[in-house]
Amino acid sequence: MSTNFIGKKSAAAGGWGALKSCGKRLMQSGSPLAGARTLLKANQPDGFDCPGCAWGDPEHGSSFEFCENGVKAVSWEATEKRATPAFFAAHTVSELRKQSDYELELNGRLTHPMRYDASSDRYLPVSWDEAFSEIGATLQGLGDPNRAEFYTSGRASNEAAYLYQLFVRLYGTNNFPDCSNMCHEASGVALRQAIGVGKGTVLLEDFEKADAIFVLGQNPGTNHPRMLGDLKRAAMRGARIAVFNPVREKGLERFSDPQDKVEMIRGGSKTIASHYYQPRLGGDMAAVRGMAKVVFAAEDAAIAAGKPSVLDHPFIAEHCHGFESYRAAVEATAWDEIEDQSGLSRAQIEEAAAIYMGAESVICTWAMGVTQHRHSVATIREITNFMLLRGNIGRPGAGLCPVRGHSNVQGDRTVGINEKPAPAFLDALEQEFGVPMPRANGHNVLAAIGAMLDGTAQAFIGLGGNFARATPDSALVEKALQGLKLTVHIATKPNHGHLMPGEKSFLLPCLGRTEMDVNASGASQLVSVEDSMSMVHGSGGINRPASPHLLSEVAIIAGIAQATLGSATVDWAALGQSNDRIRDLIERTIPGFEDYNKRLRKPRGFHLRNSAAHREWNTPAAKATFSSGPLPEETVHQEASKTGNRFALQTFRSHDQYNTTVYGLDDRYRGVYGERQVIFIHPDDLAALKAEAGDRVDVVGEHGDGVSRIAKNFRFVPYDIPRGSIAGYYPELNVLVPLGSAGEESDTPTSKSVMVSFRPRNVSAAAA
Ligand SMILES: Nc1nc2c(c(=O)[nH]1)N[C@H]1C(S)=C(S)[C@@H](COP(=O)(O)OP(=O)(O)OC[C@H]3O[C@@H](n4cnc5c(=O)[nH]c(N)nc54)[C@H](O)[C@@H]3O)O[C@H]1N2
Ligand SMILES: Nc1nc2c(c(=O)[nH]1)N[C@H]1C(S)=C(S)[C@@H](COP(=O)(O)OP(=O)(O)OC[C@H]3O[C@@H](n4cnc5c(=O)[nH]c(N)nc54)[C@H](O)[C@@H]3O)O[C@H]1N2
Ligand SMILES: [Mo]
Repeated sequence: MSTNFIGKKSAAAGGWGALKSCGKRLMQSGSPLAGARTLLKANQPDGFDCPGCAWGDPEHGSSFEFCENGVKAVSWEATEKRATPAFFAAHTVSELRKQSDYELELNGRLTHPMRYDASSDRYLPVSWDEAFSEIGATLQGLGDPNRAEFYTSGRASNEAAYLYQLFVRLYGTNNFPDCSNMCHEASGVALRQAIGVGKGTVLLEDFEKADAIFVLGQNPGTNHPRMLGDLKRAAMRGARIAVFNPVREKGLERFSDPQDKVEMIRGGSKTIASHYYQPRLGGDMAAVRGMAKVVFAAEDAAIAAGKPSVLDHPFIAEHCHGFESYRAAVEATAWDEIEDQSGLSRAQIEEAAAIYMGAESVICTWAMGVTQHRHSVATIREITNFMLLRGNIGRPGAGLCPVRGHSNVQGDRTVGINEKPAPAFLDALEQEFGVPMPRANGHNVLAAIGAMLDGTAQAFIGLGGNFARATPDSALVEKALQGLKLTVHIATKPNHGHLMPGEKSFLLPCLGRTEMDVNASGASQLVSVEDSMSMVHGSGGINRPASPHLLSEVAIIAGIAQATLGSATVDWAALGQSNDRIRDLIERTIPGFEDYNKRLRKPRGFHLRNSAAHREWNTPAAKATFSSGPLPEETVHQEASKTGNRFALQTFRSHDQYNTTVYGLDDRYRGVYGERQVIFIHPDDLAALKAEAGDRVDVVGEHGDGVSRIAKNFRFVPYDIPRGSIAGYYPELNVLVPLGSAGEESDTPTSKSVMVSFRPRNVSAAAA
């Protein structure tokens, strides 16, 4: 079998490889100088917020924070290519559907509002007014507002998201399926239960003070490259960095910092992880419980020897609830169960626990490797339990840090994108606008898909994102979209979701984050966003808009709202022209935004107060609350190990993509080139399958619900990954993620543990 797609892995993350890749991106964007100028304004006080990720920005924003994947995100938007009406005239929608995700977005920025014409199977230009009035009339004609689904992707600004939720609630529903339902939902749910606020408790400055940092289920080298700089500085001052990840990820091993001139010239790099543990998929709860077991044993030994306590008893007594039953639960969990589920040995877990106990202040960060399992909420509760034991919440250098994905996914929630809104927020909206708000909970992503499949939902509006490809059982979702009366996509570039038109379908092109937003009277508009550390700051684009026909997201939402609801309650036209006025409304209806318009214009913006960081606990017990549930009875990994040819599959990101946006076909850090249909697998598993590197297989879903799910024509890459745990790329593998498998209490698709088997492809099938 040919293995020419498998090549050398980068020696370290970052470094010249990253700089080279940036140069290439800038050349491809068509205007390298403009591109470079644009980049100098990313994450700067007077520039725009990088649309790449939600990692925080440094205190002193004067030096440019270099980030390879930030460059890709920015130049992706700043491309010179255009998907114009002529482009859509030249291709039917059925033809475009044959393009890959990668090819589709290469067609460039959308330039005109377009309407689907079924008779020619093409998108044709339409005026903004006509689009708005047809959308408004269709929404009005649905009879029941709960028949419409209003999706948000986490790039929407606070202003766009607030206006959107206001429109949708005045229309009459809380149907807000949101990308965060597929992302950090479990973090929000678990942290609200445990510490009374669904957000992280640390600031960027805490990374300068932590003695140990635990990084679980996260690949920052690719997905949060600026975080590597903070981890490197921590490592250099001697902080221990313990990584839990089944896959050995380059960025967590070695990092060559592009900001460090000496390092770049000498070709040096720094070690990031001092300790690297490779649990099995879904094994983190067991690993953390194992560490807690070690901590309790050490506490007993310390007491017996008359030594100082290992636990922070004063903190537990004053601030915590449920400690004794947690201790009992930990003691009731047997080591063999912990070792089997985590895939780590007791000795490894003891070593990791020693790092925890040896550190005065500990930060724990996590992302999708923790949140996209069935027992994610329980796992994050367990992480919190573990941190509470030594009072590692609410003091400098310590705390919980769920690292968010989309650049404003956290802000969107703060300003009201929530299918289960808090009553206090609805009360505030009622008081401000003098009309009743819908009180019943609405649909999240899975409920919205369910409603589309059973025919209850008849309209879909997407504020950004790629609903059809980001969701589980993506083939089913594509069909469901095509059965609707109305589909509307507010977007910057064409993607697969746009090619699943309902009876009426509109593509509405909007300004991107990097572009100047000037309103009808010539005033330029700022938006604002919130990062993973709850810092809210302004963002103003500097590039010329990709087309004179683009509108801001805010103006588009205002146009749809005006056409649907008229202006009796809200002056949509005025709000659509002034983000300051939207911010005044946010200030009046959401706590924490006092003096919003002023504070947002300060260099680093302002911090939204986090109660738990001040050791105020908004939980039912008014204390930080331990949970004491058992470990999951069986993880997908454990179940798979009982049968031959069964594996637990995780779907993750390559170094060359942004979610469903594929920038390129290489994954340099993992040594894969020109190919995305790959499966990373342990060499012994390959041998047991009597297969070799490069062999082609079909991957078959084994969820056991009678639905046939097949991802065809994937190739094996032998990799340093535990036996029985395999990995491949999202979104190509989303056809295998079952709609029926969701996180307990989070309802998040279980994209990091999918039961699969392999079916060999014979030569003729491979050619097909
Ligand atoms: N360049 C770039 N940046 C991005 C994105 C992008 O696609 N491209 N996406 C953005 C978004 S929306 C998000 S949510 C974040 C995503 O950021 P990440 O969470 O880093 O994204 P994934 O690629 O899904 O990586 C998951 C990591 O968890 C590991 N993992 C998987 N299962 C387990 C497990 O059971 N236990 C443990 N301990 N580890 C596990 C995987 O091996 C992998 O290293 O990044 C954001 N930033
Ligand atoms: N199997 C599997 N599935 C997953 C995941 C996984 O790890 N595995 N991860 C999940 C996660 S964490 C997330 S967050 C979701 C992501 O789901 P989404 O947020 O829905 O998907 P994206 O790929 O980020 O959306 C890309 C599209 O957004 C549009 N866009 C880009 N910039 C802008 C803008 O400024 N404005 C507007 N209006 N549109 C814009 C472009 O048209 C682009 O095609 O996917 C989830 N799905
Ligand atoms: Mo995400």
